[in-house]
Amino acid sequence: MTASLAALLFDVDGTLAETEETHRRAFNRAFAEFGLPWVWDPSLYRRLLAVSGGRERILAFAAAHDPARLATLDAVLPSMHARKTALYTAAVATGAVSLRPGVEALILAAREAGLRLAVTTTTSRANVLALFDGATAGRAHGWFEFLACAEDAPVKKPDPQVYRLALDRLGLPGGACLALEDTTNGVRAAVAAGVPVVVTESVYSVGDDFTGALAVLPDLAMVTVERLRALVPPAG
Ligand code: XBP
Repeated sequence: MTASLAALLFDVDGTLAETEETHRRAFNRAFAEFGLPWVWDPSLYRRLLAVSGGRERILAFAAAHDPARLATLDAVLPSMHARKTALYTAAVATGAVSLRPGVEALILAAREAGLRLAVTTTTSRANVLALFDGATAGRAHGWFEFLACAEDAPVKKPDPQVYRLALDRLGLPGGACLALEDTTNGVRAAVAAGVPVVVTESVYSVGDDFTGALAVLPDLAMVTVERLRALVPPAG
């Protein structure tokens, strides 16, 4: 008996598209505009990605590397992160980032097979919508039943909040769903919510600890709905 897979839950950054390099550049431009001497290079950013959520990441960086600024950071953080989001959305809306291999084909096949689709991300809603515009010319706006974003689930991965919210909105048990993720935090969040999870390694997560994932794939190219169904343990 094939598993009763009923829904796919997609992470965004690193899973739908390789967006973190564009996030990194947006963070650095926002820091410069706000007069901060901070520059996150790729190797540092890879370490900082252990913290999900842009605001949380900035605070964690300041606490570790520039604690003297923590006292004044709270006052400027909301506007600085909003500026970072504006810089990021402007970049992806112009098509700077494409969907990863196999993503659109799998989504269309899953819709054709009657699977329900949702987004479960810790990034800001504006970032997801801009990616849909820039990477799919708006086609993606019709793909998902809903988008569960940072505004909906403020406690970030590895906390399972965003996945529990998605299960509530779907009215499905975790075992009827499959999460697509690219990071350790994403795997831990899905597993904690009882959602089986498959990883596609991303530029910033290759080689990380994916304990708990059903499979670790290089990407979704040639990955079929049937292959995903076969990975999900039978219900019950
Ligand atoms: C990735 C994140 C986000 C982005 C930055 O989210 O952790 O914080 O790195 O976006 P996910 P924000 O992998 O769950 O898609 O600055 O909007 O947080």
